[in-house]
Amino acid sequence: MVYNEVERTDRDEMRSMQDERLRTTVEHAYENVQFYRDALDDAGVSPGDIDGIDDISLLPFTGKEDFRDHYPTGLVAVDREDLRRIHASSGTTGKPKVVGYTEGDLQLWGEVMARSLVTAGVEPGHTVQNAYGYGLFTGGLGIHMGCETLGANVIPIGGGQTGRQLELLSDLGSDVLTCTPSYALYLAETAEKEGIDPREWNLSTVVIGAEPCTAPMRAEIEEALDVTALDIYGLSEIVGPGVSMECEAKDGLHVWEDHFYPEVVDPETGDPLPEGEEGELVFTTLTKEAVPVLRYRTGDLATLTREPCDCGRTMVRMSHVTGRSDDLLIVRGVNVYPSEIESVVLEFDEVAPYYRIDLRRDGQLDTIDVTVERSEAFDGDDEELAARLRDRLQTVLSLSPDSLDIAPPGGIERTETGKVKRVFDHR
Ligand code: DLL
Repeated sequence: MVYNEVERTDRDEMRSMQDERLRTTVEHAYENVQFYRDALDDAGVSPGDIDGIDDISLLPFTGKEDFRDHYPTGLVAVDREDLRRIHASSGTTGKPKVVGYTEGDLQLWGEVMARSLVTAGVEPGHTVQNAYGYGLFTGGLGIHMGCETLGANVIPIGGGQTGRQLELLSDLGSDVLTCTPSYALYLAETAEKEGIDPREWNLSTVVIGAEPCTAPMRAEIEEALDVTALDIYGLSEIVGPGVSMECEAKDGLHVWEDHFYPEVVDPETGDPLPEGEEGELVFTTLTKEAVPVLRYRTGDLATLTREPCDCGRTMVRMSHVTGRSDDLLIVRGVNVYPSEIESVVLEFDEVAPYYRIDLRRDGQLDTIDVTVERSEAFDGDDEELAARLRDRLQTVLSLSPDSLDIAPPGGIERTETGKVKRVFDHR
């Protein structure tokens, strides 16, 4: 079953739809966003040069630094009164990437999310327990809108509250659970500890996403919860969850390419790579109004294929994300750039500009420990300082480190060149 027949569109037809939508998007971005006007002018490209997808590589890339440099709303292409929603995700320097949506954008998001849910086997009338975080993060509200668009019954519990999650899974007979893979495993582990048997639940499917999931990890989720686990991908800059979704064939994620055009490029040179080769995913929005995005470099590594899929959908498939081309860390589903932690450290005169991040896996959950170094001049109370740093990190990262230690001056090891290795990923 598909939600929308467009998912099975003939490839030539899809291409002409994309050609036309790309032309409109480039014009819209050029006319209404100073950043794009300057970028195209600098590249010597005018909207009239873009006939269709064949010309897409003439367009300059957009990077996460462009969201940062135009914080908060410099990339918005519509009047403020036409915005209906703002979301935000972690940026690289403590300033989040802010994205806006018009009414049309919200409808489009609801539609691609409804498609994604149907692709996962969700039907109208199913009960979906949504354990993605609500708020500025796009996960909670994105999935929520998809359920409403589809006509599913959504339980908006959001992230955390593990005891309550287990209770509702049992008492409300949820058919589907939506959450990060690490949280799915944590729920399974907690259920086991409490002597609860997931086989007694009604749950058949978990829609996992927002962070990478290895094949063994997926197998463990499926075994422990007695479910099918399918991968959903997305990012705030493009729309949120629902850019692509894995189908029951479990052979890649269908990209909703009538709205988001994908490319894979060499992460070093930016040159487009042939189909099947792994590189950095780049997306161009084809219908977004509030924040049209041209050739956004996601930093996510994957491959693309247009080979037919057993499910009958013709839309291009991406592989699971295999890694990152930059230093983004995803901790319990929250995006963290080391540079964000650095920006907080630099705000405090009481600490030296050195820090260390240790990532571990405790059972199924990621932990993050931050160590900073007291400055020579500081003779105040370490505990009080640690509390203030923790507070500030919580504000900037939307995540509180599991521990925050203050090392004595010189206490963080330097290498001979004076450089500090900052991130120790023990996972
Ligand atoms: O994580 C949107 C989302 C919410 C997707 C819920 C799926 C489910 P951001 O916070 O902007 O948006 O983070 C986007 O998260 O560039 C990837 O690095 C990573 N990511 C998202 N989905 C997956 C996935 C949401 N299925 C960033 N596999 C992206 C691997 C993922 N990484």
